[in-house]
Amino acid sequence: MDEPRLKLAIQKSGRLTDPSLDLLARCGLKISRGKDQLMAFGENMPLDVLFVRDDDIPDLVQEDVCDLGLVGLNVLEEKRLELAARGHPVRFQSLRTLDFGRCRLALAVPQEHPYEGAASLRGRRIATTYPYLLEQYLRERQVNAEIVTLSGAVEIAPRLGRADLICDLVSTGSTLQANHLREVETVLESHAVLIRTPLALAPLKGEWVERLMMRIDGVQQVRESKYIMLHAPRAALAEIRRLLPGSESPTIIPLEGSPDKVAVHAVCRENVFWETLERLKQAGASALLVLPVEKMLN
Ligand code: PRT
Ligand code: ZN
Repeated sequence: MDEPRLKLAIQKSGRLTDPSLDLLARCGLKISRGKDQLMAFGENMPLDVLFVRDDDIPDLVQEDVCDLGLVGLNVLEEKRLELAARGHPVRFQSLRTLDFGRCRLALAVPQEHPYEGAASLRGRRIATTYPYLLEQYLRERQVNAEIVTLSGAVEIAPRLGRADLICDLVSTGSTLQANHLREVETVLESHAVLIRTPLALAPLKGEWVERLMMRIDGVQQVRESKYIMLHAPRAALAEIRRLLPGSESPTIIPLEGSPDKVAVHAVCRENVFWETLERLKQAGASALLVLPVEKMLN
């Protein structure tokens, strides 16, 4: 009998495509994908990947064409509000917050334009491709403003005289800068999310969803984690343990020939930044070494 296969929708070509494929590969999935094909076959898991426009992902999961989807929270929340506004039930569930696709939906004004809080938005025209999220933001702050819904190139709307300010996605901010715009408010902090259909899955499919989520957790944990090794004076041990970010009990090893010194090995569940290393050094640590962690299973 054929095993039922999971269908997972991801973005066909865009900012989320590579990180989505990378996550799946790290979860152990091998897929065969021909050029421009809409679907890829999972060779070692009963899971097939569908390549679509990101805006279609919530609908595909909502309508049960796909069991799972990887999509930006910005697209998902806009869809949620749109469905609610049309009186349709919202039928996708968020399973996991993912550590890629980070950006924010933000309000930005022309650089020379004064801005003094939400009151400065009153009566203004705001260009966006996210009218529902913007409408909710304005409503919560009891601001009356005109929403100009565009399908793209939002950042040039003020220069074209189509709007006074914009509400658009920002990551580094260089697009705003290039267009002489200044970020003034955050409407939504966004990142990619894994969503699923709320419909009951066949038992074997359900088991694979659980396994996939466990692997995603493992992958994300490892991505942030570092293995750190250092030498420390025994007297500074308490301070050094306090400085190690997100580590549980480190391994303390005596150093041959140096009775007042020990080696400390620890897994840190957060990234270890230069600032942390500098503080550790100030506290007396030496021979500091930070290594990436490949896999972790607790
Ligand atoms: O064709 P399709 O509809 O699938 O793609 P798309 O053009 O709608 O989406 P795409 O690939 O641009 O983005 C997909 C998702 O990536 C978005 O829905 C967000 O969840 C996420 N994301 C993360 C971003 C950004 N970062 C981002 N910077 N989406 C868009 N941008 C834009 C931003 O608006 C600006 O115009 O990229 C430009 C560069 O940003 P700066 O701030 O780095 O200059
Ligand atoms: Zn899109």
